[in-house]
Amino acid sequence: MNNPTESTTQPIETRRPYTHIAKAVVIGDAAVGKTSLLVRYVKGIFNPTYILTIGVAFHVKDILLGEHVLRLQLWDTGGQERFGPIRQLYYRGTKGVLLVYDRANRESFDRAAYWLKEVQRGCGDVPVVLVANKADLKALVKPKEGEEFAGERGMGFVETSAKTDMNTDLAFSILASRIIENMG
Ligand code: G3D
Ligand code: MG
Repeated sequence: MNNPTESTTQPIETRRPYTHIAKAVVIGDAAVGKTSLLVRYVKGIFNPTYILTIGVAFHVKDILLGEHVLRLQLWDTGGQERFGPIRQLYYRGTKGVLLVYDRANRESFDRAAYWLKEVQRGCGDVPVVLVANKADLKALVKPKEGEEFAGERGMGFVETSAKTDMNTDLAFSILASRIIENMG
């Protein structure tokens, strides 16, 4: 199996052995930018491992958090956002979730509640970070709406643009910190 973390493009400080390992998933409506965010985050090391049977890809990234190194296994849907039963496999063993909507598409925000419910059914009570992507486009969903929705449900919130690379690292770092906190 190809391990992207062995790439020489990895920052030197992450070459330490990992102390924690966790699976995280990226969810949300089709076309909100889930794959784009992941590709930005893993930067030059777009080298996903595909699990063909269930049509997902995952990336591996080591994150330095204080004295911890968290190895995140980040799962991306293979575009099967609409097929419920397959998603239960997708969620199994998940320790954290990025729930993405497109802030230029209100419908994708309206469906965030549905996604959250599904996450809770599939993963239990795990940290979730709400991500308002496409911040380079005009906001049809105001930042305040996303922030309130997240705040009321104990989720983190961040606005990103995978296009301009605004806050993409921040979104994953917030998630990583919450996962570590939760793991104790
Ligand atoms: P998905 O994985 O959630 O289905 P993708 O979404 O990452 O495939 O992105 C869907 C489309 O949105 C792509 O456009 C992609 O380039 C675009 N996109 C993703 N993130 C951003 C962003 O932050 N800003 C803007 N303006 N566009 C974004 P195409 O045209 O390739 O379908
Ligand atoms: Mg995708």
